[in-house]
Amino acid sequence: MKKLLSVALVLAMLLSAAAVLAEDTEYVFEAEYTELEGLEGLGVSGSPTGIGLVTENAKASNGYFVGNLGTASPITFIIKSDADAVATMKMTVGSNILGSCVWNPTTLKITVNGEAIEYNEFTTDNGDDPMDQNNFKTRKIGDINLKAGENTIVIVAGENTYRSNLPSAPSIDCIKLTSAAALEMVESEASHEELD
Ligand SMILES: [Ca+2]
Repeated sequence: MKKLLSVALVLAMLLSAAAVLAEDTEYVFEAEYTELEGLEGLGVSGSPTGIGLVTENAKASNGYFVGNLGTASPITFIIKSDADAVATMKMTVGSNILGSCVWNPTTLKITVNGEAIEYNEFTTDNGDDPMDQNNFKTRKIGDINLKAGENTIVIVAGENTYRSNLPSAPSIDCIKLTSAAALEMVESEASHEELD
């Protein structure tokens, strides 16, 4: 009996050590550091392009977000993973002053390594603060599969008529990936040069 107990104790210690090793880390990847060159946005007046899609905002993570997005301005995160792994994806988004909008796999497409993912519908709205009409909120998208090496996550306007009858997207501040794998984003040097 005593032997059995000590075996159980050793097993329990091994299991807790494994749990510590597998502890997940939350990584924050900024939309303003994705490659923006060549992207064409959708503004109220005129169409911002490239780094012009970035706006400063004190409430945004890292002080910036990308907005005025349309179908010609997909935001592409390139994420390196050290292993095949599952990551829980969240996304911090603002209203882009589009009013109340519903986002789902039809109105806002998210692809991981080329495959469209399903996620629970969420909404954005301008909020009550006249000084902060982006009203950033973090929304849970769900679990995604990453492979060892480079992964591509693309967020792009889907089928909607939210900006003067044209398809638009929410403002994107950052994505948050929680995983047991070690993750790193391949960031745009051009964005760093403009913003840092
Ligand atoms: Ca940001």
